Amino acid sequence: AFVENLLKHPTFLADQATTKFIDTTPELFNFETRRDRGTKVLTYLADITVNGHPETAGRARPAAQPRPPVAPATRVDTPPPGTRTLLQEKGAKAVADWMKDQSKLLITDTTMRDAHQSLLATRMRSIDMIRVAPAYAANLPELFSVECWGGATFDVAYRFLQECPWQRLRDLRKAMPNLLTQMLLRASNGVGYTNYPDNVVQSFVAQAAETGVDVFRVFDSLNWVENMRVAMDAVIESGKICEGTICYTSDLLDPGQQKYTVDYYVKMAKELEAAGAQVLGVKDMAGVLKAPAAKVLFSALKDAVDLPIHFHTHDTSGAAIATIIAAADAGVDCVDAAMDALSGNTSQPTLGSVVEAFRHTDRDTGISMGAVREISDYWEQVRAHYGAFETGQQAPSSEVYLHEMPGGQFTNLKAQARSLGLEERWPDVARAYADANQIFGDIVKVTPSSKVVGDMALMMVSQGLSRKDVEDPKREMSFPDSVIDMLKGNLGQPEGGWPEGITLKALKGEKPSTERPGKHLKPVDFDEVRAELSAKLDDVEFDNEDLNGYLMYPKVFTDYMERHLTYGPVRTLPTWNFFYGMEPGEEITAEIDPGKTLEIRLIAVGETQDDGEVRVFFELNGQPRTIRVPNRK
Ligand code: BTN
Ligand code: 3PY
Ligand code: ZN
Repeated sequence: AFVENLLKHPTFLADQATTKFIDTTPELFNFETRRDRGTKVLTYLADITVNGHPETAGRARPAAQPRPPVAPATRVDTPPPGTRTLLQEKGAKAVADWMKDQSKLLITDTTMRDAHQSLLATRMRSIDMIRVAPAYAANLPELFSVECWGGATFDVAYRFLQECPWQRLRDLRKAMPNLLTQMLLRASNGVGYTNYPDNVVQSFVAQAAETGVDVFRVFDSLNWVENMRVAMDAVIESGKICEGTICYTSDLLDPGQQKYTVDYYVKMAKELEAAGAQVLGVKDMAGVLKAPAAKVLFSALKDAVDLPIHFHTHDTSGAAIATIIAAADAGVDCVDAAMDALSGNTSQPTLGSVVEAFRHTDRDTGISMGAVREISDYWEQVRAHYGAFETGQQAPSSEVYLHEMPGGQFTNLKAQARSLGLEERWPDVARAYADANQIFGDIVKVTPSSKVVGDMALMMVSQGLSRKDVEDPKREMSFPDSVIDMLKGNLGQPEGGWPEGITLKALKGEKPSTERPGKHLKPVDFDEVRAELSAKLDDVEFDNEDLNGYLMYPKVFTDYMERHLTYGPVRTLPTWNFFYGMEPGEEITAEIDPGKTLEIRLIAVGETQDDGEVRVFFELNGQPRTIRVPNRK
C-alpha cells in the first residue's frame, strides 16, 4: 500500500520525488520508528529548553529576547529585471561585456556570506536570510550580485546549524529570481580544507550551478592558477559566470618587495584570462590593500586584461573605503560591500557609505538609500539574535598590516587561542602568525593556507618557539599535521616553491611533491560512494545534493543526517528559540512546508525524574503533547 500511495502522489508523478519530497510529505512514511515532524521539532525544543544549545553554552546571552525581525515591504509586486535576467537571456559573456560597457560602480552585497562569516563565526541561519530575500529582489534590482553561499557557510550549516546548505541555496535562488547569486569556491579545495579529486570538484560545481549559483568566485589559497583550472573549467562548462580570482597579499609599494609585485599580479591576471575567466576577481581577504597601492594595481590590471574587474576587501583596518574609491577611480567595475548593520571591522566596508560616496559622480551606483536603510535595519534586528557569536572586537585595527590574517580567520584564531589559554597573549599570536608566514617563505594566506599558518603560530606561542628555533635544523620538534601536509605539496605550490630548510626538517627527508595534487588523487567512483552512503544511512533516501555534501564532509554530513532523523526540520524555528529554547507561556510558529504551520506553545517544564528524564509539556496546534528528554546538565 505504501508504494501504491507513493506512486499515486502528485509530486511523485511530477517526477520531483527526492529526499526533499520525503521530508515534505511525512504522511507517506508512517513507520513506527519514524516520528512525525511535529514531534521531532518538539523534541528539539524540549532538549534545548532543558539543556541549552551546545553552541551558545558559556557565551554571552543577549540581555532580553529581541523581537523577531520583520523584513521590509517589497516596493513592487514583481521583481524588476536584474543582472540574472541578463545571464538567462544572453549568457555569461554578455554579463561580462555589460559590466565593462556600463559606467556605474556595481555592487555585490556580501551580508549573507562573508559578513556573518567574518563577524558572527558564520552562524547566520537560513531563515533570517530567506525572509529578507524578496526585499532584495524587489528593492535592490541594481545590485550586481548577492554573495550568499560557499566559503565556510557550507560546512557550518550542516555542522552547527542543523540545516541543509543546498536547501538554503534553493530557497534564496527562488526568492531572488532577478539577481545573480554568488558563491566563494576554494578551487580544488571545494568548500573544504583539502584538495579533492578532480571529479569531486566537477560534480560539486555542476550541482551548485544546478541548484542556484550564478557567479563562482574561484580562488586558490596559494594563487596557483594550475590548481584552479579544474574548478574554472567546470564553471565555464555549466554556463555560469567564472570569476577567476587573484588573492592580494603583502604590499606592492614596498620597495623591498621581491615577490608580490605589480608584475606578479599582472602575470596571474593574464593566466586567469587565458584560462577562461569571464570576470577578474581581486580578493583582498585580509584587507591590506591600501589606497595608493590600489591605484597602481588596478590601473595595471585594466591595461593588462580585457576583463571586468571585481574587487573584494575587508575593513579590518578601517581604511577600506579609501581603497574602494581609489579602485573605482582606476576603473574597477564592481566592488563588494556589506549592509551597514553587518559591515565594518573584519567584515566588508559599509554598503550605504559606498553608495553615498559615489552619489552625483559618474560612477553613481543608482542604488536606493531608502532601500538600503530598511534592509540594514532588518539586519540589525537579526544581528541582535546572534550576540553569542560576536567577537568583541571594538575598533578597527592597523595590526592587520603586521599579521595579514584574513577577516574570516581573525575571529576564529582568537577563539582558538582562547581555548588554548592564550587569550592574554594575542599580540604574541599575531607576531607569531607573521613569523610563521616568513618561515613558509611569505605565502598567500587564505583558507586553507591561512589555517596552516595559524596552526603553526599557535604552536610557536604555546611552546615558546621563535622563528629561529623553528628554522634551526638541529632543534628537534614535531610539526602540526596541517604543516606537514602543506609542505608535502598537498595544497599545491606557492610562488617560488616551499623553502628547502623547513621542508627538509618538517618532512624528515621525505620527498615533497611539486605536481598538482589532483593529478594523483584517485577519481571517486560515484556508484561506490552512493552504496557506501546508503549503507551508513540505512534506508533513508538521499539525492545528488546530499551526495555532494557527503563527498565534501563525510562525517559532518552523516552526523547531520542522523540528527535530522531525530529533530526534523528545525531550520524552520525562529532563531531565538533555535538557540535558547522556549519560556513557559511562549508561543511560536514554524512553517514546515509552504502553508503548513506548526503552532507551538510551551506549557511547562517538569521536574527531573528518578530516571534522569524531564517531561516537557507543549501544545502543538492546540493539542496537548508531552515530550521526555534527558536532563544532561
Ligand atoms: C525524514 O525526515 O524522515 C527523512 C528526510 C531526510 C531529508 C534530507 S535531510 C538532508 C537533505 N536535505 C534536504 O533538504 N532534505 C534531505
Ligand atoms: C573562505 O574561504 O571562506 C574565505 O572567506 C576566504 O577569505
Ligand atoms: Zn572575504
